[in-house]
Amino acid sequence: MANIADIAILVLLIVASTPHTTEATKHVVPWMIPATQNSSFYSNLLANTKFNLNDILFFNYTTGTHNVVTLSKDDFKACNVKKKMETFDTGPTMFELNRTGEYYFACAFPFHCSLGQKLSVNVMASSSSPEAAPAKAPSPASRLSAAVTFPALLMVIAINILF
Ligand SMILES: *[C@@H]1O[C@H](CO)[C@@H](O)[C@H](O)[C@H]1NC(C)=O
Ligand SMILES: *[C@@H]1O[C@H](CO)[C@@H](O)[C@H](O)[C@H]1NC(C)=O
Ligand SMILES: *[C@@H]1O[C@H](CO)[C@@H](O)[C@H](O)[C@H]1NC(C)=O
Ligand SMILES: [Cu+2]
Repeated sequence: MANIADIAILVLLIVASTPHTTEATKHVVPWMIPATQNSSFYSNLLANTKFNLNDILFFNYTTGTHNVVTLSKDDFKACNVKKKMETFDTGPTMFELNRTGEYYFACAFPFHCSLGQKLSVNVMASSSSPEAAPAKAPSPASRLSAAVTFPALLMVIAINILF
């Protein structure tokens, strides 16, 4: 029968194998006009997604049906797509998030942005360099506590099984 020491080792192994947030993640974004006019469609869709430095945004669309442009915050709010900074016309578009902070994307096809095809993301530094995180981002401590809570829960379950 398993003893406390075995359980403790098991828990340690689980902690050690928990994936680190430093790996780049590819985020697939279905790039389209929301079914109903909805400026918060993409922010809702990605509300629980954490964007880390060097992650990839994969804007999934067919060339000629949409495009991807980057905008300033004000032009994003106003859907002023003519003030675009960069344009990507070939779908799908892979965009590397190679700096921290806010990014503002939209589709520059007529009316698509005002119908809700716009996306902003806030890129946080990965856990290896928390000092580079912008002030608005959730603190590394909150991510750390999530990582610690899970094994602690397992420990409680293991102890409950034993006694
Ligand atoms: C906007 O899109 C989000 C995400 O799909 C959805 O939860 C919300 O109900 C939509 N709002 C409207 C007004 O359609
Ligand atoms: C991109 O969209 C197409 C059409 O909806 C879909 O078949 C394909 O699986 C999507 N690609 C990814 C990587 O999700
Ligand atoms: C990020 O990539 C863009 C375009 O690929 C490039 O212009 C920019 O210099 C890069 N920024 C950093 C911080 O590497
Ligand atoms: Cu579009």
